[in-house]
Formats: sequence, C-alpha cells, structure tokens
Amino acid sequence: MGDTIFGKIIRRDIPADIVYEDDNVLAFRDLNPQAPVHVLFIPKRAIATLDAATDADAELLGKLMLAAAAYARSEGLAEQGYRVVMNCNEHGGQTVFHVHLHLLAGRRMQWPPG
Ligand code: IU
Repeated sequence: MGDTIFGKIIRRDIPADIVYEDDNVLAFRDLNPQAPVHVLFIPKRAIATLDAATDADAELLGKLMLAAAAYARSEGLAEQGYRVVMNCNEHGGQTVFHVHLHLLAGRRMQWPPG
C-alpha cells in the first residue's frame, strides 16, 4: 500500500491542524474547508479506499466513526447536526487514497450532494 500525504501528517513529516488523536485515529482540519467546520478523521493504519476494506478493518472503521461522533458532541455540533462523508474512488470524488471520514458542520447541508 503506497504512502500518501496523510501518512506524512501521521508521522508529523508535514504540519496539519490536528484537533484529535488517539491510538488508532488522527483528526485534522481540511486545508480546503467545505463548511465552517470541516475535519478529516483518518485511521493511523492506512486503508486505501473503503472498497479495499475487509472484515479485519471493521473495528478500526467503527472507531473512526465513533471518534467523529464523539468529537462532534464535544464541540457542541451534534444538536444542530452534521454530516459525515467517505468518498470512494474516482466517481466518489476520492483524491487521497488513505481512507478518511469528512466531518462537515456549521451550516445546513444540502441533499442530494453534488
Ligand atoms: P477526498 O474525499 O479524497 O476528496 O478528500 C481529500 C481531502 O483532503 C480534501 O477535502 C482536501 O481538501 C484534503 N486535503 C488536506 O486537507 N490536506 C492536504 O494536504 C491534501 C488534501 I493533498
């Protein structure tokens, strides 16, 4: 599995505005925010895409979701609500091939997404 820019962020080879970290998950502000709050949650153990995930990744992906939810709650974002998004491959809009969950909040989201 190839390294990505997110691997460099995990190793602190390049800077990022990190807002949350535990043994399995790192979260940092998106450089090109699409909402007033736009945070990326990534597993420290890289999985390239959701399509590449296996049963062995189930716990890690669950932790990713729960970390985003806990962060949203701790930041007071849960009551008004938020969106989490995981893009997969080209048509899904994935550009960085290290699985990541977008947490978007601070404005009313539109549906359907573009
Ligand atoms: P995507 O789902 O793979 O399209 O999301 C990648 C996101 O990573 C996208 O929102 C970028 O703005 C963001 N990003 C970043 O925050 N820092 C970086 O150095 C790079 C991309 I490259």
